Amino acid sequence: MDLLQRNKTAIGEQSKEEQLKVFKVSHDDNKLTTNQGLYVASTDDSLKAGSRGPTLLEDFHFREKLTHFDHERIPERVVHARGFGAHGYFQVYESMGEFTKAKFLQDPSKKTPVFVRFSTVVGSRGSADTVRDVRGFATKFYTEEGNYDLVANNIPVFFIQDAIKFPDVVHAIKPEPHNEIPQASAAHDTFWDFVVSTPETAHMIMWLLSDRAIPRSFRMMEGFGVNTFRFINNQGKARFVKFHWKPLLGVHSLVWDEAQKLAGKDPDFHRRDLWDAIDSGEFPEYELGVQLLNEEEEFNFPFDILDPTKIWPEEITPVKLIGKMTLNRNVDNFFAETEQVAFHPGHVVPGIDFSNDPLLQGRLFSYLDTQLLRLGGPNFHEIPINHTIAPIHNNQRDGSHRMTIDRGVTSYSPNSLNRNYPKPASETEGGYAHYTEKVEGNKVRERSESFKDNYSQATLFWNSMSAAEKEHIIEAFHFEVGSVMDRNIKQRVVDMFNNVNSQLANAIALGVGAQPPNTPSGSGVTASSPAVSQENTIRNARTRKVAILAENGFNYPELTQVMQTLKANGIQCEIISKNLGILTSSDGLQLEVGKNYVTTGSIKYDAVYIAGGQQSVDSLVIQGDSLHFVNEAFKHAKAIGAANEGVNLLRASAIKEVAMAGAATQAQLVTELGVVTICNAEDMSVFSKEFMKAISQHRHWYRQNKKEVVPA
Ligand code: HDE
Repeated sequence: MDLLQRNKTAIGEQSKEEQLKVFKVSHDDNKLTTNQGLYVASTDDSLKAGSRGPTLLEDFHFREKLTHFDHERIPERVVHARGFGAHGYFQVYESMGEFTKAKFLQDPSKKTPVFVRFSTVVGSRGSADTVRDVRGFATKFYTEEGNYDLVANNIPVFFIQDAIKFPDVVHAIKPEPHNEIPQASAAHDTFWDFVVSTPETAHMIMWLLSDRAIPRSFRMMEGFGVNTFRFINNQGKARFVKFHWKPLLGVHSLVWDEAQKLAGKDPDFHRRDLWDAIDSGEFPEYELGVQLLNEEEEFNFPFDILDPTKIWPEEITPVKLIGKMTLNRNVDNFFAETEQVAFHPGHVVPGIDFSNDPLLQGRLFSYLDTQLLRLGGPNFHEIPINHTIAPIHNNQRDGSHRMTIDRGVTSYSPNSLNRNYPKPASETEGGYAHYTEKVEGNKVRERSESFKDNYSQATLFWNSMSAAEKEHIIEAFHFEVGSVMDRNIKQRVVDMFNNVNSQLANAIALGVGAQPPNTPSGSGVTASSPAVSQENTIRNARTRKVAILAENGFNYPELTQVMQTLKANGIQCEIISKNLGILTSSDGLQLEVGKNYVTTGSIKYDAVYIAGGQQSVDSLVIQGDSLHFVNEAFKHAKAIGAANEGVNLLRASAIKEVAMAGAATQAQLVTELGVVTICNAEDMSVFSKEFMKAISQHRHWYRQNKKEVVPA
């Protein structure tokens, strides 16, 4: 048989797997086996010479079990180690053919499967979810043309402009090398030393110290591609593009005190939230948005559109919403899917191309390189979560963990023995052709002059913040820079941020024990960008979590009516009481307690409702835990509702002033600073409606000046 004939036969032949299927293997799937398929008789005792004697080397089952266990871990990601993933699908609203030929952006009736992994950047795999950090938001689109990865963050800019500085910024922000402290935190000397020595970080630092870095939920975060990419249409016309994800639930955050407490009480807060939402059918949704610029507009801006430390303000370059992603399926196995998924900004499809953004250019090297180590070799694309739905035909062969059984003798190109199979595809056949861009210049290690404005957009961001957001940023500086030991670095932070805004610099100085700046400075920018403030986001009570405080003797009709209305509106309710078990109402009816004060805390809820019922509230007012619950929720600016006798708990708490505002008037319904009270009420519909309005606000920041009276 000649070689060509052998190839053909091999391809046409039945594969080994197919052949195996025809053997009828009698096998009981419930039985424990070794990795060779052998039934195991016992897995609780190793094979020994005598029941008190030494273990024998002959025990192949013991050795296989332990060896596999010893090798269960793979290297964690050098950044973004802690993550959580989910499956879903994406659908474009209308054909984007005018802008890009990417097939998954053409047909609104088509659903493209996706896998998303959310992450923190700095902490190790076992660190807490709610730390102050950037969140990764990486999406793999399994398109018919191959995988497309949109590897995004929840902050639209980056610390540095050139990828060559990535190891420096990561080394600076990771725990310090001598003692590996602190975990998952930027609040230490090496990071701030890097910041004050690298002024291009200024804009990103403003975002990192804002509420964006402590999101309420992965479901309530924006995503940003950060780098500038290109869309290419069928006519070969290119446009610059920046990608955005906009969550339909709006962009919401925790408060810092809450984030810190959650890190102890529920370090899995964000992953649990995502898992529970998907599990209960409340599928998170995000709209995909694009900012588009014609090639001719490249130099129309006061900043360089290739500079990843700059946003394209949405008020100037609007975000066009082009489709929606729905996450509707949790993973079956965390390791196989979330841990082994491998993203790469270089996974693109025809119609999506790169720009010369120097951060992006460097990223295009790093992601493939890192997977080779992390996933143990060049065949990680064969792991099911990474496998494209488009078939793979190429001449790459062998290597560790190869799954494919390649057939035939040709694994080179060109070849005549197999008629040059597999052949390159022309552009018209869907072959990826890089955008033809004219590039000329000297070979230099230099930064473009157009990248050198470090402060204007940091000021723009500061100008865009609401009063509460500004206060949070100052508090964040106080914590972060207050944790720095080196006095010189603290002073340099004040001096650096004096270039952003001198009021900010003065406020930082006051809190960290540094000198206020000598001369007020600022970048001179007076403009703002309302789109970057969370104050202007969507407000929606759906999927929020309400804690209902009650004890024996609660008012059953009142509590159940409120609970039913909240639930009917997609709000989750949990009854909290001193003890777990069953509560009996004043009229003898029963309800099950969800959590007690030991197993939960106000930090795990978006709002609190104190149900009426004399006996129940009489117990609540003498419990430190319930008083603390209410005080803390008030301090964290959450909606609070109290009905009938329930108002007495507020009267006994640190916010009695607010409670009295309602009670004094004896009015049916009073809302004061996001605290909704009602007295002498049987029908709870007006209360429920008003309470839901308060919940949808997410936080009631204007009570800030009152929070000082709350000891929680
Ligand atoms: Fe990454 N980044 N990055 N990054 N990145 C990684 O790849 C890197 C950057 C982002 O859930 C690593 O597989 C360089 C910007 C996400 O698996 C690594 C630079 C943005 C994830 C890497 C950047 C990101 C990563 C580590 C240039 C927002 C997690 C593990 C300075 C657009 C993906 C891995 C997941 C992960 C390199 C900057 C997003 C080492 C060199 C900007 C969401 O390859």
